[in-house]
Amino acid sequence: MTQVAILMGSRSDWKIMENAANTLDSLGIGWEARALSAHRAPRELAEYCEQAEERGIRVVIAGAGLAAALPGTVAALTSLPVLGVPMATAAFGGADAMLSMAQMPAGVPVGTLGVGRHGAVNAALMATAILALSDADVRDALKAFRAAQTAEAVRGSDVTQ
Ligand code: RP5
Repeated sequence: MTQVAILMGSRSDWKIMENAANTLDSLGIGWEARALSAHRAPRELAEYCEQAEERGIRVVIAGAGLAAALPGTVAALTSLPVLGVPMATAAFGGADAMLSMAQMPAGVPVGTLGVGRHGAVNAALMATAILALSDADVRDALKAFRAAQTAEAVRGSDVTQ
């Protein structure tokens, strides 16, 4: 069952956004990924958004760089929760994309994560937490993931070893 859509403004974003996909895989969450630019393919993006909910998508993760209109456009076209992941850029380090995603007008929210890999991983975990609200198996998987992460951190906590 595919419940999470990973959208991105360009195929070049996949090297970052695949971290979201890998995290969802580790939690057993079904996903699909599409490069659909808000600027370069607006009609195709609109069509995708209009069909997403009835196709079973429950959360959209949208990664983009530069002007980063993608998450906001998706949020405008669907009432599904939209999580934005800003891509780092040479000119402004991703701050441009992050501010664009975070500064949405009231009424059309984008849950904006951090720039790059950390944001992509956390978007996947946030999507999982949203799904966990209504799915006990997902809740168990998320708790197991967090427990394993803590165990790993504690195992490596003695920096003199
Ligand atoms: C944005 O422009 C994309 O999300 C990407 O981060 C950036 C550059 O795209 P490419 O020129 O690599 O296709 O829309």
